Formats: sequence, C-alpha cells, structure tokens
Amino acid sequence: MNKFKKLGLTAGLSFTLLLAACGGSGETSADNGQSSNDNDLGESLDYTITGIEPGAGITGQAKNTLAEYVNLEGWELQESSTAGMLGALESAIKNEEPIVILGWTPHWMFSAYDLKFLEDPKGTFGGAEDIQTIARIGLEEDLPEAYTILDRFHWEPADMESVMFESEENDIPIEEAAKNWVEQNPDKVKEWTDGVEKVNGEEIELVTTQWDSELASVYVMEEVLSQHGFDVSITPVDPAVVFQAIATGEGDASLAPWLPSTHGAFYEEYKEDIVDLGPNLTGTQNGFTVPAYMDIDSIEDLPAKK
Ligand code: PBE
Repeated sequence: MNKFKKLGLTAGLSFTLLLAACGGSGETSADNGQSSNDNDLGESLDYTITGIEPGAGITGQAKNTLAEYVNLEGWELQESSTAGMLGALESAIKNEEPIVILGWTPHWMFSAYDLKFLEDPKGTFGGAEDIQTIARIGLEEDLPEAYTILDRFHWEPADMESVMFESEENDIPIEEAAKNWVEQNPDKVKEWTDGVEKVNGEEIELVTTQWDSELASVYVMEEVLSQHGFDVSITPVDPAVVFQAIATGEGDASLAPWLPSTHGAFYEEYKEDIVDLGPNLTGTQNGFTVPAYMDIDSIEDLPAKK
C-alpha cells in the first residue's frame, strides 16, 4: 500500500486500479471505434464541465456551448461557485488529473497555473470583449463631476491584473490593493479627474458584481471618487440585477458589464433605460479552460459521450 499512499490514492481506488492493471475484463475501449484515450478522458471528466455561479454570464455561454457542439451532447455543466471551481482546479492540478473549467481573463488563475483556453470554433464564448461603464439616465445632470470621471475611466488589463495579483499574492483584501494602485498610479488617475471640481460629500451608489475583476475596478473608482469628495457606496449583486438597478435608477452607475457577449442578453433587455459610457477595459476573454498538460486544444476535441 505504500506506493499507493504516496500517490495519494485511497485504498478503495487502489484496489480498482489493481484490478484494471490485471486486465480482468478483456474489453478495451478501442473496441468501440473510439481511441482509448478519448474514452478515458470523457470518463475521467465524468462528461462534466466544472462551472461557477448560476447567475454568471459565462454560465449562460457554457450552456449554449453544450447545446451548440454536437460532440457535447449529454455533457453536463456543474454549477457551483467561483471559489469552489478554483478549489477543484487546484486539486486536479496537484494530482495532474484532467479537468475542464469555465475560465476567463483578466484573472489571476492564468498566472497561478499553466492553463489554456480551448479553441472555440463556433464562437459561443464571444471572443475578445470589453468591460463597459453604464450609468442611470439623469446621472449626467445630477452628478456631472462623477459622470465625467466615470466616463473617462479606462485602464488596461495589466492594471486590473496588478490589483488582483497583489490581493491574491499578499493575501490582502482587493479594496486595499485597489487603494494601493490609486496611490501608485497618480498619472492615470489624473487623466480621469483633471479639471473636475471637487464636491462636498454628495452620495453616489456604484453597483457591481462580485468577481475579483469587478471588485478591482469598483474599489479603484471608490477611492478616486472619495478623493474627489464623494460619499461612495457599493452594492454587489448578480449581473442581471446590475442592469435592472441602473435601469430603474436605484443605482447610479456600474463598471461591471462584460459586452457584447457575456452580459449581452441583459444589455438587450435594458439598453433603452441605461446610458452606455463605453468600454473601461478592452480585451477580456471567456472559455472552456484546461491545464496545459491536457492533450486537447479545441472544444471539438472533447470526446462524445457514448
Ligand atoms: N465572469 C467574470 C463574469 C463577469 C466577470 C466572466 C465570471 C460573468 O460570467 O458574468
């Protein structure tokens, strides 16, 4: 048992492996016209994609992907949480096991692990996208100083990543890493605030989703607007509610929409009732994501379920 213990296997599993190694059944997967590798891969993945929160835009894209690719008939999307998915990824990588997750950039997962997006020939994940700023109708008249700063706010994926990495690596809250970024990047902040008059404690409510990427941008904006005299509050909600809150005027602005694909359905629903201030970041990507050691490159390489 020592050998198996070292491999981190449970006693039950080692027993199964021993049986398999002795070739008890005589039935090989090559018998059914599929390469044995393919069969092994589909079975060890349990024909399952490891996903995140049901309300995420990428969850809708993933369901659409399962519907669009013929080889994925019968595959399932396991919804959970971003933390749960990252935990599953970490343990798969520790054991060099296969796993297919829902991945996106910017995110620290791509620098923490050697990962690759699977090619998406049908384009169900929408390719490269923007993150956009939206505001409620009337914000420009009511809070023109904030509107100007929000409208000018634009940064690079590397900026957003540096906030996320600092939080992850130094184990500090994203809010603190965002404040540090503002302190260390006065030139960029000046581009957004130059010539804008300071206000005296006027309230503004920013609506956000809770992924690290959007927490990074909303906390940077909180710091910048606070330094400009605003009393900023932040409301974290699901993507659908972001659009709803801005459309009804319950929230003032959001930096969180990923468009045109990830949150495109919500945008279509509410576009007449919101003001679109354009991209605040260009070059995001979503997709099925696997550890680099996996021997497949495209969604179409995932084996069909028998
Ligand atoms: N994400 C990160 C979000 C938006 C930001 C891709 C997980 C989503 O799918 O809604």
